[in-house]
Amino acid sequence: MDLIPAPLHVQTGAGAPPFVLHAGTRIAAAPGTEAAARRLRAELSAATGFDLDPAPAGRDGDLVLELDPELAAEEYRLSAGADGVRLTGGGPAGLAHAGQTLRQLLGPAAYRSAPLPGASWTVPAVEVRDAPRFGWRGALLDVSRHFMPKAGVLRFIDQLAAHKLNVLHLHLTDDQGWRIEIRRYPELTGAGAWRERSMVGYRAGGRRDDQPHGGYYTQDDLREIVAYAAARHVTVVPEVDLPGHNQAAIAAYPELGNTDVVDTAALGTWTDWGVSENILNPSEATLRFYENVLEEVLEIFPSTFVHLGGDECPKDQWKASPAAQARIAELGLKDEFELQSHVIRHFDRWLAERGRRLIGWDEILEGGLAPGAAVSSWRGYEGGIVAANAGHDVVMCPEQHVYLDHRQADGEDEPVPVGWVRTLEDVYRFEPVPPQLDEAAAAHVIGAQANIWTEFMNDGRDVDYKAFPRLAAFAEVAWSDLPRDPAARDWAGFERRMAGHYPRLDALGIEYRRPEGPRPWQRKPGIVGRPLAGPPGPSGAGTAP
Ligand code: TNX
Repeated sequence: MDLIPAPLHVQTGAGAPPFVLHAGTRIAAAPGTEAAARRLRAELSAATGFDLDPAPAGRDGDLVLELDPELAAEEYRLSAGADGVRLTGGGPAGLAHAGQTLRQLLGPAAYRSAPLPGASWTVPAVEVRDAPRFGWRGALLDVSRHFMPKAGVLRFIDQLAAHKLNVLHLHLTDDQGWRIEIRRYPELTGAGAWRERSMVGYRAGGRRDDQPHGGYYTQDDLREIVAYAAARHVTVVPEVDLPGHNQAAIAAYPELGNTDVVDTAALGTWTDWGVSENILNPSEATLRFYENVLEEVLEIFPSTFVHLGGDECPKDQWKASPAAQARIAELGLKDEFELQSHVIRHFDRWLAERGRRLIGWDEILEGGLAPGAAVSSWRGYEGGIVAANAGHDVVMCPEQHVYLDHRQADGEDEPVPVGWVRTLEDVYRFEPVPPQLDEAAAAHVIGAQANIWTEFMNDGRDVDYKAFPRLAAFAEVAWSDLPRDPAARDWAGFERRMAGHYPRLDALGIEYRRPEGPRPWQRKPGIVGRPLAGPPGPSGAGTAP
């Protein structure tokens, strides 16, 4: 049946006749399952062309949806036989996962948006019991470096849901572009949502285009994205990065920068890749500005967690700035790292007062971790280990393992060879919980995330290529109960199931990387990357490319 991610438990009904979905099949939705039934009907009606009408009350329908309070919210059971299919969820999310499993059982054509002539639909007799390993099964999409239009984001959410992933970390702001409309500060998108040109490949290649790049989401677009995701049980976690990665905002509002050391009025949205020196000034006025920004962010995004970045914040400007130094003295801080920590702590409190929680990149450990903060551990496992041992929640996303901008094969043909070779098998062998954590600390690893940074992905087609098939392997890592020892994982078995999964990706229209390599049009000849040689080293030992 080639289910991906692999369920906890599958029992096939050896020799028992299958269920056949047909034009007269009806859906019986028990109380509390109406929304799940609507979603399932929408997906299966599109693929099959059948109406899948609601069954009259009390009739034992062919497709039955029900809730079982004994199950955890994301847990589900699926039972299929000649007389029907029963989907039982702990909550609506569990039912949604059951629906995705049913889609896989129906075959690749269940992923199409209209039926092909002569299609038939059978579900083998089977009993599935399933529940996720982690509550946070995420993917980061960087829409700042290259903007992805709304329709592409909705499509990406469908792809996540199809793989039982449940967090979309949307990287909305960075040096190269500000992508979220803020009503109070229209220049953030007026000036900050576009740049004049872009680097093509790494700096060393010396190539630039002369093509203005830009785009942003209106608040209504984002509300639509959030609601679309919620209907598929995907939570959108917004990221507004601070105090570094802010050149686009400073280009829009020069007073946000360190005006005593740089002429911020002369800055534009950054046209380079890398880490800009232009960081926010640490004044009270800047804190107020970002509080106002975040007030609008909170209105749009109901997620408990709000990501405030905190990564890669070069301190040179604060070192040189009399105003920043005066601020350090005034606050009685030791150095620039404590100043950064002061900014993060401020927003940790500010978010907590509003019932939210701050999450940031592992640099927020430097200068002291804010009391309520959770950590995205990206420079290896190390930050996550320190944070989990200190009782903080952690999302493991080490760049050595799950940075999907890194190349997925060695070889000349691989488009924009960046970072380490991270093959499908490498991702399949990624273990989010490092063995050095004891049980209590391990419980603070609330999940894992794969990150798609888009410096070298110009559009959705490029994202498809880098994300898939690796995101399918990642989904299994985050969902399934795999052996904790990466070497003990059944890679051959996964590869066999992938043979059944590629046709699903085809039906979804995903332009993934084929096992034999890029198709001619997926190559990017002549664009210089920055390959890193050799394996990425032991946990936490790698350095950023
Ligand atoms: C590091 S991950 C970054 C990103 C880059 C990425 C490229 C993180 C917190 N910062 O800004 O896009 O590397 O792999």
